Amino acid sequence: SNPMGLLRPQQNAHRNLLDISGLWDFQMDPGEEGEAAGWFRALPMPRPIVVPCSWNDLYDDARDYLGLAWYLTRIWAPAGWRAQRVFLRIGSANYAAKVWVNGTVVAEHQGGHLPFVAEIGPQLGWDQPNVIAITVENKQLLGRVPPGPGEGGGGVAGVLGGYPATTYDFFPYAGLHRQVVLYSVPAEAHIDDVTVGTTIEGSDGVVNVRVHASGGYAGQGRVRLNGAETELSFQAGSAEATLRVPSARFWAPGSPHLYPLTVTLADGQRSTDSYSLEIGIRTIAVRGSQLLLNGQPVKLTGFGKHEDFPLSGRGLNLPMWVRDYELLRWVGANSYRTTHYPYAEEAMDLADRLGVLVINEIPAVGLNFEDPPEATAQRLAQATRQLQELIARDKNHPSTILWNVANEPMGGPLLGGGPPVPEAAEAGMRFFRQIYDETRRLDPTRPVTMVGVQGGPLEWHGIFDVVCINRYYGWYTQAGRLDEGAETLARELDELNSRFGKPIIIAEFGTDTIPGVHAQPAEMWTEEYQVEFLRRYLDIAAQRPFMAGMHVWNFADFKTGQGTSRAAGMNFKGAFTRDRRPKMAAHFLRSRWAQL
Ligand code: BDP
Repeated sequence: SNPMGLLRPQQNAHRNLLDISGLWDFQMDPGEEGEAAGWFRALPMPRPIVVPCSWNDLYDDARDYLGLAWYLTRIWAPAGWRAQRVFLRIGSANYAAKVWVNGTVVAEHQGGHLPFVAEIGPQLGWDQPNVIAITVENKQLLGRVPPGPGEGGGGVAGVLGGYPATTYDFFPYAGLHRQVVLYSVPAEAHIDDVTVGTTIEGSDGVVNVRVHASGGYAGQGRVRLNGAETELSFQAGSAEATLRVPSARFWAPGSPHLYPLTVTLADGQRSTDSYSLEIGIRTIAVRGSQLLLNGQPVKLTGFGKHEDFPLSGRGLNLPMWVRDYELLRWVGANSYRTTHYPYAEEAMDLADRLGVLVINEIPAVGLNFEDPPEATAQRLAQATRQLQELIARDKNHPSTILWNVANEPMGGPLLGGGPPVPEAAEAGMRFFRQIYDETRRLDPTRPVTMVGVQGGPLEWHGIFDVVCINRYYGWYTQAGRLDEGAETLARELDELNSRFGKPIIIAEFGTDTIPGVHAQPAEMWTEEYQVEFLRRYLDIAAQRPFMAGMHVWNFADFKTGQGTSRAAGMNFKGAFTRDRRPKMAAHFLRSRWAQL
């Protein structure tokens, strides 16, 4: 079952959906006086804001503001929904949110990038406009995920001297980043979760469908898939069926076939609720050092990305997404990783439809196991919730092939500036064993990984199914010495292979590159250097059958905090510029990938 009610809302004959995004009222509340003053009824000095959007690029005084801010709108509940149960769903509030409907608190939620839901029928008025107010703040606190730098800085922020201070290398955009919607479901039992699992038997696809319905539903239902139909008998809200698709078209990049699946609750001839989704029939598995898609070895080509664009910030930007998929196709990438947080649900739909493989990551970036144990305990609880929410949200996407539970957790000095600290390495082992087990419990069908930092404790990789590493030999170390960096990389890959015998993915490698800056011979920050760096890494991987993927850092340049190592507040490691123009590196990658 899906206790968080995260089944994506949809409009059909039994359900309703109303997007209430758009222009809302906005007011920053640095003194946190609004709640006592009743701002949830009306804001005293509102300015217009866009939902979804980050607030940071819209107002000068909001650029670096991460404190409490209010969003408010007034809406009419559609009259035709009166007999149904009504919910409010917030797609992403970055980071902590509190929600009022007509003056009553209906929800609180911690953590950006993932949806949350509140039932609001009891608070709604049907003969008057309803006031929806949401506070959001993005304070960088020690116990959060991602963690803040805490007292005296630390983490990446300390190294980069960044402002605003963060433990991670991207701008801490804040606000309501995805749509806010109202939806309704039948007042009698409704479908509140569907879990689809697929296997392959010969040329047939075998589709297992588990359905959960509210209120301990004990009636009948059916599943329709590809013209075939099967009965469902519910007991205590649960029912399960297995369907066979003879001579199925399996989902894969290059042939991302989707089958429509509909679940219906039915009381005799009368259907009382239904829910539809598009499913892909495919398997994903690890065998030795190979990643197998539909039983065939697959090698990932692609990038780490960001949800990042001027003005919209981290807010949902559908033109950006459609363009990015077009550029992924053009460059010959078959995959990407959702660095460093879950991406929009529309992005996952597009990956299904266009046949792009996704390493799907919770927002656990910047974990440092030298931090106090209380902070680690809080982060474990929060990361576990984020995993539960992410898997509930994305479990039915064929494009998601691997869950990633952390990016570059630290257990000592960065980049091999010294050996890992034993106590920190052990604290990390305990943390990741629990997280790994929880992930497998929630979804036994997908392999799980953790992305390790250069110089980090290697034993952590032993817990996971796939070894993912970020490496910058020839950039952060061996600066300007590409051949030396390449030698170190080759040696380390061979060591990792003999130690673990698992698939290895270089989940990040890249160099900052100012577009239009050139040098012969290649020099750091130039387009030539980026190409020569990528060429060496790709060649080394091509010679090693145990390499399962290469993800360049980054798809596009992106905004960071301000600091001495981030010119103009940007990370320039993109193969494309922030406005999606190709650098030399993009053409080079295309020459290597597009004909594969
Ligand atoms: C890694 C991080 C990534 C950074 C990148 C870099 O995983 O978020 O942006 O390196 O330094 O440390 O460019």
